[in-house]
Amino acid sequence: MERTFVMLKPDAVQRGLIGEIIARFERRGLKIVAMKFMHVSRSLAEEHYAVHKGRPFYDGLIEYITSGPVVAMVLEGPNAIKAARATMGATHPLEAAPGTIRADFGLEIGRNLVHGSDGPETAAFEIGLWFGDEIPGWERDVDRWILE
Ligand code: DAT
Ligand code: MG
Repeated sequence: MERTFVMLKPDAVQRGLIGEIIARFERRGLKIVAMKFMHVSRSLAEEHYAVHKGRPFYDGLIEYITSGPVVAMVLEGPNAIKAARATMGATHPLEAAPGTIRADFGLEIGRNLVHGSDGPETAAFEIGLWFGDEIPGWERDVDRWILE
């Protein structure tokens, strides 16, 4: 079982798409093990996007992610990292496959609605950064109909 960090960015919240987006992860079978609605401080944004520091889009990215509240969550499931990113679609909404969140709701790379960890190390780092390391699991009764 794997865990991944997912964030609904300020545009998703402002546009009233929280329920619509969470529903897509939920109905796919990914299990929510942590979730919070929150304001992102500049320091948290800078830690989260530290790998992008120095890139031309970095300042705009920090402005965007701190511009309004977000919904942060941890999702669990087999290959959760890959499953969540596939549900989100490619980074640029124009390159995202139809049916993905970014393709269905987005047009520009700087307003692409969602974040998802891109690998196991990133997921561990981001989960720790946003939620700490003590997230309990829970038994979901329907799991035997989602997981073989
Ligand atoms: P992803 O969010 O798909 O993991 P990433 O980690 O490469 O993509 O970049 C993080 C965010 O930064 C991305 O969601 C949008 C923004 N971004 C990335 N590349 C960009 C670019 N070339 N121009 C503008 N914004 C960009
Ligand atoms: Mg990334």
